Amino acid sequence: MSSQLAALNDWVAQVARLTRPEHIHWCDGSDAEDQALTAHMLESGDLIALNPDTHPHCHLHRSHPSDVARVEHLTFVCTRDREDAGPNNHWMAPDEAHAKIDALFDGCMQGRTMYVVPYCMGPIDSPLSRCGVEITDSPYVVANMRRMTRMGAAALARIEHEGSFVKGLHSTGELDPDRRFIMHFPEELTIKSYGSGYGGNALLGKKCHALRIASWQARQEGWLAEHMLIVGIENPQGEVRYVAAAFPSACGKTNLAMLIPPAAFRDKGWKVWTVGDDICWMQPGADGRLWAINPEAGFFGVGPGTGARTNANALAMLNHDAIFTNVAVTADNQPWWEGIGDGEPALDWQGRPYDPAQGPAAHPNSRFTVSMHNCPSYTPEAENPRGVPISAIIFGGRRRSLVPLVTEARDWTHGVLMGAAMASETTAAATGQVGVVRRDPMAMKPFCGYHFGDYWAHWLSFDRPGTKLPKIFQVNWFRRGDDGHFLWPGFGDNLRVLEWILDRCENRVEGRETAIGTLPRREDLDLDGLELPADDLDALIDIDVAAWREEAEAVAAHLAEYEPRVPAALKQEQQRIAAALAAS
Ligand code: GTP
Ligand code: SPV
Ligand code: MN
Repeated sequence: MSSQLAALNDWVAQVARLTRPEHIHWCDGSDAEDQALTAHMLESGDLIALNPDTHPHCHLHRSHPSDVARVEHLTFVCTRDREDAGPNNHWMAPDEAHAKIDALFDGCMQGRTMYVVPYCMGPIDSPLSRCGVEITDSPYVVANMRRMTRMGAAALARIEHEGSFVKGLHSTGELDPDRRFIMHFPEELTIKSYGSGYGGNALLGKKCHALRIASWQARQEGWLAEHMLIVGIENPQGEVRYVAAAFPSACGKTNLAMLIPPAAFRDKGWKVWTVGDDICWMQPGADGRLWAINPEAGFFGVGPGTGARTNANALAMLNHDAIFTNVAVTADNQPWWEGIGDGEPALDWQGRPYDPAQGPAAHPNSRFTVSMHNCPSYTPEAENPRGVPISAIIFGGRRRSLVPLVTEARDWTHGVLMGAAMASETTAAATGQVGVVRRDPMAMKPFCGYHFGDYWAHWLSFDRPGTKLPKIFQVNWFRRGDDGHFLWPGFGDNLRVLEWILDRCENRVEGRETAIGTLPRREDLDLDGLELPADDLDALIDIDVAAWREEAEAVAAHLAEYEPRVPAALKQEQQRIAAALAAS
C-alpha cells in the first residue's frame, strides 16, 4: 500500500473509533452503488420518487425545516494566528475547535453507515485539480457528491499517487441548530462539519474545500480559487472567448453560465457554452494568460426564478436524473417552484398541502443537483486539463440603485478595487435577513479562507511583467425603477452586455470614460430586437456623481476595517477615484 493510502486508512480508522459507525462503506462512484444508495434512501424516506413519466430517475429530498441554507454565523476558520483568518471570518483556536466539534462527533454514527467518499475537484488528469476525501454518515450527501464531483475509484487512484488530499469529516448529527458547526483548519487541510445536511454546509467539496481551503492553498501556491462561473461566448465568426464572473450567492451565476442568446443574436450565430456555474480555479499559464478550470462536475442550482422564459437550458437539464431539495410538487408529482412558469403546487416544500398563507410553496433557497452532462450548453472544454483562457473577469451584485449596468475598470488595480468594494443585497442562500446591502468583496465574503487584506494583496500580485491579464468589469442586472420594476430585462439579454465587454477586450468598441471607469454609451450596445424604455436605459448607463462620492467614502471605511493588512496600492487607487469624483 502506498504511504498516501496508509495515511488515508489511518485517518478513516481514527474517525471510526471516534464516531463508532456500524458499517464502513468506501464509495467507488459506480452506477450500481448509486442505484443501491437511491433504493436505500427511497426506503428510509430520505428521497421521494418524482413522476417517472415526466422526470425519470428524479427524486425529492426534504430537509429539516431549520436546515435549509448555509449558516455563516456557525462557520469558522481556525488558524493558529487569529489575524490570519481576518475580520471577514469567525475564528476559533484550532485546539478549542477540535475539542468542541469532536465532542459532538463522539459516537454520533452508532447504528449508521459511515461512507468514505474520495473525490477530485477538477478533471482527473488536470494539474490544476486537487483531491479530497469526505467521510459522512449521510447517503444524501454521497448522492450529491457523486453528481457534483469526480467521485470514487478514479479519485482514489489520484490520491494514491499524489502528495496530499483535503480531509473532510461530516455528520448530520441531530440537526439541532445549537449543535451545528462548520469548521475549517486550513493549516491542516481539514474540514469538520456537524449538525447540518444542507448544501454548502455538508457537501464539503464545494464551498468548504473548493473555496475556503483552496483559497488558502491558492495563495501559497500562486493561483486563485474564486466564487465564479465560467462561460464561453461564441461569436458569429466562430471564435469562443471565456469569461469568469463573480456574483454573490443567488445573484445570477447559474443563469449567466447557461444563458440562451436573444433571438436576434441566435439568428446571427451567437452561441453560449457552459464550463461552470459556481467555482473557478485559475492560474497564469506559460503564455501569461489566466487559465481556468471548473473544479465541480455538476450544478447545485437555485430553483425559484428558473423558468422556461428565463433559463430554458436549466429546465431542460432537470427532467431526468436530478435531485431536488425543498421544492414543492404538483398534484401529479412533478417538481414545482415560484417562477417555473407551468403547473400548480399541490404540496409545499415541507410536504404540507399548499396554502399561500404559509409562504412560498418552494423554499426560496430550494435547489436542484444535476451532473453537468445534463446541461444542453455543456462544453467538453470543461474537461480540458489545461483549463480555458479567461478574456474578462466580471464582478456583479444585486443593487437596486447606484451601480450601473456595466463599467470597465481602467486597469488590474482598479479592477481589484472594484471587486474589493463590491456590495450586494443578501439572499436566501444563507440564513439571516434577506435584502440587506452588505459588502461582499469578490463575492467571497462567506468563502475566503483567510484575511481579506492578504487576499487583495494576492490578487494584486498577479499584475507583473509577462502576464496578459483579463480586463475587469463590474455589472448589475438588478437595478430597479422607483416603482420597483427591473430596469434591465436580464437573463438572455445579458449577452448584449457580454458582447460589449468582449469587444472592449479587443478594442472593437467605444465607451465613455468617467471617474468610476468606462461605461457604454447607448450607441455602443447592440439593442437589436430589444424594447427598452429610453428612460430606463439612460438610468442604467448614467452615474449619480453625488451618490458615488458617498460610496467612495463608504468604500474607504470598508477598506479600513481590514487594516493593517490593506495593500497601499489599493488605498491609493481608492483615493484616485475619490479625487476624480470630487473633480467631476
Ligand atoms: P448560487 O448557486 O447561490 O451561488 O447562486 P447563483 O449566483 O448561481 O444564482 P442563480 O443564477 O441561481 O440566480 C438566483 C436568482 O436570481 C434566480 O431567482 C434567478 O431567476 C435570478 N436571476 C438570475 N439572473 C438574473 C437576471 O439577469 N435578472 C434578474 N432580474 N434576475 C436574475
Ligand atoms: C451558494 O450559497 O453560493 C451556493 C449554494 O452555491 S451552497 O452550496 O449551499 O453554498
Ligand atoms: Mn454559490
